[in-house]
Amino acid sequence: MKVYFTEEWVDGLMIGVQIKSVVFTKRTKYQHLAIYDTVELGRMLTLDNVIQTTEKYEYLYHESIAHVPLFSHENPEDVLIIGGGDGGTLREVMRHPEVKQAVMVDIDGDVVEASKKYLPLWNTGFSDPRATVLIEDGLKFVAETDRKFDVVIVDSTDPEGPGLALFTPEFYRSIAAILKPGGIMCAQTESPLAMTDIVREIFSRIAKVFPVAKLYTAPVPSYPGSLWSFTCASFGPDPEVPLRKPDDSWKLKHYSPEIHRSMFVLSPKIKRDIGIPYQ
Ligand code: AG3
Repeated sequence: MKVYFTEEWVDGLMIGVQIKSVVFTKRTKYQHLAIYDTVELGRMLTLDNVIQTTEKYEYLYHESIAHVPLFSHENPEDVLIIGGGDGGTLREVMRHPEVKQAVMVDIDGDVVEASKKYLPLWNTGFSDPRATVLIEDGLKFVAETDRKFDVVIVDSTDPEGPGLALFTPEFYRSIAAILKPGGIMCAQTESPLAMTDIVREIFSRIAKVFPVAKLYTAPVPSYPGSLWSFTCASFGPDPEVPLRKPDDSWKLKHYSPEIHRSMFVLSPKIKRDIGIPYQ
């Protein structure tokens, strides 16, 4: 018998992922966490029945959310990750020798624990001595911390449940206040093809806080619309321009300086739909 996990992407359309086995499930304090082994996508982590990351495609998302802001920053020494409990973003951040300290703040310690145990491929960053993991509310952390960061990455869930607060103007203003001069924020901003209205709203909120706000995309076939967006924002630096390049030894699968620039090239429809003011 074939057993499928399904996630409704939008009304009337869902993705089905054939499951080999259930590796782990837990109702945590915040959400329902599940880890599966799947036939086509390898190991997969879901929160509240929403696909967060899959072994087959996680690199597309994690390389895109981490390397674009880090390579367009002159010298990213202090990095903050909000969310990202699976550890994929932290793994990519820790590849950069410029990074002296990376702090990851995730609200759900159960996600971090389960990822350390069951997602070995994702979690090589956790053991890096430059990395600190805090189990706290990211909204509260950015509002209260005295520390300043060169790069802040928001690797959240969809704007529902615990993730909702991480898409508010208040949250973006708090991030703006903890960026060092020349700092860059990068947030995952949902699917420009499947969730047009949501992306439009999030992008406009970010663009109201930061004078530079640029949306870019990467293919992620396991997410709604199969095309995902991210928004980099700053008070100066242009996130479209890579200043360094990855070492060959990193063996990246998606990111390159050419891909970096190409990710910011948006179709006329996406620009219109999202209300992108620039060319
Ligand atoms: N966070 C964003 C995943 C959103 C997926 N949405 C969906 N499937 N409806 C991914 C966390 C990876 N570190």
